[in-house]
This record gives sequence, structure tokens and C-alpha cells, in this order.
Amino acid sequence: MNSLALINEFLGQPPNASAHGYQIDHILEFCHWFMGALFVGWSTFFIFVLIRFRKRRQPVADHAGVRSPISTHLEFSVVLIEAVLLLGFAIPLWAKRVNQFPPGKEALLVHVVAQQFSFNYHLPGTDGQFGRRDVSFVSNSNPLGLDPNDPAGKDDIVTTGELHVPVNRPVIAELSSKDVIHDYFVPAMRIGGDAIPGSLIPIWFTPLKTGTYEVICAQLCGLGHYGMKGTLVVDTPQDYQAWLKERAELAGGAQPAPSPGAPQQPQPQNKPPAPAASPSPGG
Ligand SMILES: [Cu+2]
Repeated sequence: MNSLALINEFLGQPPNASAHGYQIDHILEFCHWFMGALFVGWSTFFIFVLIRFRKRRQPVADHAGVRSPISTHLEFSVVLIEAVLLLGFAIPLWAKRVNQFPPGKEALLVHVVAQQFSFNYHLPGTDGQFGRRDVSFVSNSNPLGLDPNDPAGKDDIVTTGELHVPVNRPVIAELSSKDVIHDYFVPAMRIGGDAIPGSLIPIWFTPLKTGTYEVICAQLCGLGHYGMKGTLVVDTPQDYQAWLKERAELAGGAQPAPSPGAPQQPQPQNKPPAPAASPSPGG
């Protein structure tokens, strides 16, 4: 156990797996130790006061109050330490998260679209272009409403529940929602952000370790909120390419269906029709 992360681990925080996560962990760990010291200090002072100023020894109230400047100095030190934490560490770290996004070419951009009760992912495919999306195209087989007439969307990849990303490459996730406010939270990456209908909220992180990590919804979003989980898999670049290829092959066999209002056209099928699989997760 890392002695610098004693309280974090005690409180059940999973090991950090992202580049900026160590800074967040240091602030959390320091805050916890500082709060611990304050708790012990103030508790000791409280017990001392209870005994020192008990009624038997102090039958009449002293209207002059405290004459020693020590309590003022103590209070001032606490404020000073808190100000340094906030202005010196917390705000600069936050500013870096929201102002210094990695350049678009270097980063992997993915659209995360939350819905009750799962996370959908939209990747641009080999052309690097996201296809147009419109709510009028949304159906069970086209959960994100990809426009079937937009050539940029032909190679797009849409998945639900599981996202793969390559290790050591910044990932920018643009969060939005189809229904209510959700929150895309990846504890091991020390990142999270609200997914709000009508808004696009970008967050970014750089995964450092390959592995499988839990994604959870951190906003109480309905009855199935407890089951709104997903998986983030951090792959080696080779595994990531293999996953992309596999998803592209799957997507090639299942183009977005026409919108509900459009006339139904028979689709060419090589296989006999399988029973319709419902994409809606049990929640
Ligand atoms: Cu949710």
C-alpha cells in the first residue's frame, strides 16, 4: 500500500489509471490528512474547554472572554492553508482540465450519448468524420439517430455499454443525453461529467494502464439508475485496431434502419431473419 494514498485507499478509491489522476489523488490525500488533523485538534480543544471551564470551577461567567491571541493565529493558519489548497492546487488543476484540451489530431474523439439506462458511444470510423444525427431517425436499431443518407455516417461505429480506447493516447469524450441528466463517471480515470440533454460537454483523460475499468452513472436518473453501468477497456494499440475492425464489420452488416415515418423497404439479407434483439438494457 502506498503510504501517500493511505486514506484514499481506506475510503475505497480504485487505483488511478490516468495521467492527471495522481494530482487529484494528492490533493484528496492531503485534504483528508488536513481534515483529520483539524478533527483531532478541535476535539481536543473542546474536551479541554469542557473540563477547564466546568461550572464547579467557574461559577460566574467571564464577560471579558479570551485574552490570548493564540486562537486568532490558529484560525488564520487554517484559512491560509485552505486558501493555498484552493488557489494553489485545486483551481489550477481544474483550469488545466477544462482549458487545456489536447489538440484534435492527437486525441481520440468519441461522442458519449447517455440514455435511461445505458451509455451509447459514437465513433467516426475510418474516414474520421462523424455522421449526421437527428432525433427523427432514432429507433430501436438506430439508438443515436444516425442519418442513413449521410455518406460520412456510413462507416461510423455505434456501440452500447462498452468502449475501447488505446493506452497512452488522450481521449476526448463529448457528453450528451437523450432523456434526463446523467453523469458519465470513470472512477479509475479520475474523470466525470454531466450528460445533459441539449448540451455537449467535453471531458478528457489519458489512460496509462491497459485493463478493464468500470463506468457508472453518477446522477440519480431514474428507477434503473443503480444498474446504469458500463465498461471502459484500455487496449494496446494493436488490440484497439482489432476491436475497431471487429466493430466496423459488425456495423457493416447492420446499417441504420429507415426512420419510423419512412416507407418500409425490404432490406437485402443474407441470413434468415433472427428474432429481433431488443437493445434496451434491463434496468
Ligand atoms: Cu444515469
